[in-house]
Amino acid sequence: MRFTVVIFDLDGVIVSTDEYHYLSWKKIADREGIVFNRDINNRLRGVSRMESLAIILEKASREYSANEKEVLAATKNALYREALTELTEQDLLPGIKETISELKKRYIKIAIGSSSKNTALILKQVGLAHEFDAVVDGNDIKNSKPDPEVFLLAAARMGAAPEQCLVVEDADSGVDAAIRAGMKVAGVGQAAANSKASFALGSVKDILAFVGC
Ligand code: B16
Ligand code: MG
Repeated sequence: MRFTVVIFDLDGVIVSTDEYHYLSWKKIADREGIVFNRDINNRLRGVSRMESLAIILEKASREYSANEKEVLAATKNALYREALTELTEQDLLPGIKETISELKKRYIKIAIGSSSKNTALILKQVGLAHEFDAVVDGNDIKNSKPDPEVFLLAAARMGAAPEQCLVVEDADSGVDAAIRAGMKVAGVGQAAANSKASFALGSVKDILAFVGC
């Protein structure tokens, strides 16, 4: 079956705010005296905010209460949102604009399936607030990637069966989520090297070879 819907992950596919996440978490970790580096940061891709904090706290020398965790996560989010004000259309990843425009010409429906609760702000900053047929994000789901919930909800909102959907992902947790949703997945960035991905993309534009037409 030809794909009739493309579900894009947001961070690492449409735009990369990885560095903003890293610098914001780094400030929190440094303040708390917790070791945090880019290797650990790589494990946070596609993972929800509270699960990201749990990964960071693996290196902590003491237990943190639920209330302390809420405060740390809220402080990190405030730093991250402040950094997001710098984001503009110029930060769209290569090929995204052209790919979206070509998919629309082909009447392919497009959706966002992101773990981020800041999806609306990010899309507004990069000028894509009104481009997608459905946006499903961290505010809509109970279980984040690798759980398939975000992609299944996106497909349901588009009235599509999983086999009609192609997911584009940069994170291993997202590749697993798509597979568990019964969808084919195209890997970009780090996920292009994931052997579980159905397609490895050099550029996001490569999906145009097998979507529609
Ligand atoms: P927030 P994606 C994910 O976005 C990021 O990859 C991940 O690093 C982040 O922890 C997660 O969003 C939650 O973000 O704190 O803004 O809710 O890749 O699923 O679009
Ligand atoms: Mg991502």
